[in-house]
Amino acid sequence: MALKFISAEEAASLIKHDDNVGFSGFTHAGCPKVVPVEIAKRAEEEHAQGKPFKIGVFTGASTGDSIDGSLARAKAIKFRTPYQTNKDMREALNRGEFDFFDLHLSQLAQEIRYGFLGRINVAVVEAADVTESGEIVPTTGVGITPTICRLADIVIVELNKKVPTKLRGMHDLYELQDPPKRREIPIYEVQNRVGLEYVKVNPEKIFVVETERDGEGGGFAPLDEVTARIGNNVAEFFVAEMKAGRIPPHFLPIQSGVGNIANAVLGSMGSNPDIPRFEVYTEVIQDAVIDMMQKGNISFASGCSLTVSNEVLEKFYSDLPFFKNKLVLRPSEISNNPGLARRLGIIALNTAIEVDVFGNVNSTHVNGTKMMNGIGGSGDFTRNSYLSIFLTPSTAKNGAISCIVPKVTHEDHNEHSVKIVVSEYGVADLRGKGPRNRAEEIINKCAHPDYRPLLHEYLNLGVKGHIPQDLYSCFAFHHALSETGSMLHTDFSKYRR
Ligand code: 0RQ
Repeated sequence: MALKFISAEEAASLIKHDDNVGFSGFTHAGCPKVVPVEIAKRAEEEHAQGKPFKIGVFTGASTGDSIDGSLARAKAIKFRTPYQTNKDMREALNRGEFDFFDLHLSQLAQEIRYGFLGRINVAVVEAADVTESGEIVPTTGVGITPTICRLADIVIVELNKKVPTKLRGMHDLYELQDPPKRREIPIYEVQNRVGLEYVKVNPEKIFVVETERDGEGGGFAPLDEVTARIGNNVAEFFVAEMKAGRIPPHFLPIQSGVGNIANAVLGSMGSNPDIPRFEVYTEVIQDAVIDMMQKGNISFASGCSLTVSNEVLEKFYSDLPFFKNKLVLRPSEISNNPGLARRLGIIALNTAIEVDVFGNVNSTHVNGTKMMNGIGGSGDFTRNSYLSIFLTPSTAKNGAISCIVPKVTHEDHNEHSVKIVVSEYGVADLRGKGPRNRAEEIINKCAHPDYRPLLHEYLNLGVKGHIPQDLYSCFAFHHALSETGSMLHTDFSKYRR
């Protein structure tokens, strides 16, 4: 049947107040860019007439400003899941304007299928191609696209003419069966393919909006000294692990989180001659990966999105035949699958907001209250990896905050899952160590020297038991920060009883 072409405004009018809307993509990559802005306009118009208009927003991960920024500014959100990085969205959710459900990214598609989160009424997906038989080829990010397209009553396809149709073949789209019918995922090596190159839906429910939009990806900050030192520490640690026989000579697949630190770590691995060519099995493929594939440092990359700057995206598009058999984009329930992380022996590299001396990690909430981004995929990989590594600068805000604290104010990854912590000062190896030894290791290897005496003082307050946690003063660092502006003014004597 012939496809139905409509305008973005008409597409937005298909969405009703209180609908749950699923959007394609993962990070800014692969997200629709025109229809969500029209939905935001529509919300503003309805609000101006005194009518309610709010929707549930379901995505693969964070999005570009067109989704999270526009909808948050228009106060068009009733519910948001599973992850965000947008300033306006973050402020709105921290004001409590809507419910934000922070979830391991691998779990969202199945929680939608299980019916835990209500029905998905409409899917809005960006595509490189769509056919009259209902084949939809995603663009540079997948996320929960197969699930929302199958379950939604209406699928609005943003056909982005800026994206080459030759992207077809880059994806491996596979949806899991639900229990009790779930079988193993037949991926035994990073490059294995198990699904289709497209998502197939009933063409009768497709509406197409033609667009021509650039990506919404920014660049990376220039490498600063702290970030470079963290990168070098990780690379040297890997070389030592290989020499000790704990990482095999052919290496193991790497997962690396988002942001400058993750990008810098990959760069350091690429420039270290003792690290062999390796593979990437991750969620977010960043600039450094593309660069390292072209240089031959990375042999294959499997991810959920190509989260690269526009400059690197152009480079990628112009060299598509080179990447075609070296890169695959998968849905988040496969890219972040806990079973696959275990099977493939993934080395997980993620960044922390704060780490406590016993090895617990806060990735999400500043001071235990303000949401930063969300747990993202860090939990999917950390708990299930061959080796889980957390990266953090020793301090934040010009030294006023120690990122190593007596107790984390919110716990995303606990002492049982966190194996290695790396700061610009060194590498703390927590494997096989009890709480006191872990604390000594983290303080001596990772904490900023200015904070080491205070952290030792905490450890030596005389608390008896397996974990010397002092329940009266464990947040003394955070109290000092809020009372004086710096954790350096911590005074444990105030808590003595
Ligand atoms: O503040 O933005 O005002 O400068 O937090 O910190 O050091 O720039 O690091 O951008 O990599 O983010 C954990 C948030 C780190 C991120 C987190 C302040 C600091 C700065 C950002 P400014 P940095 P990053 C894959 C895996 C969870 C999800 C995840 C994240 C800002 O990595 O969201 O891992 N992780 N996903 O100054 C107060 C502290 C602080 C602090 C840093 N202790 N207290 N502020 N900051 N430490 C991706 C996906 O899942 C899609």
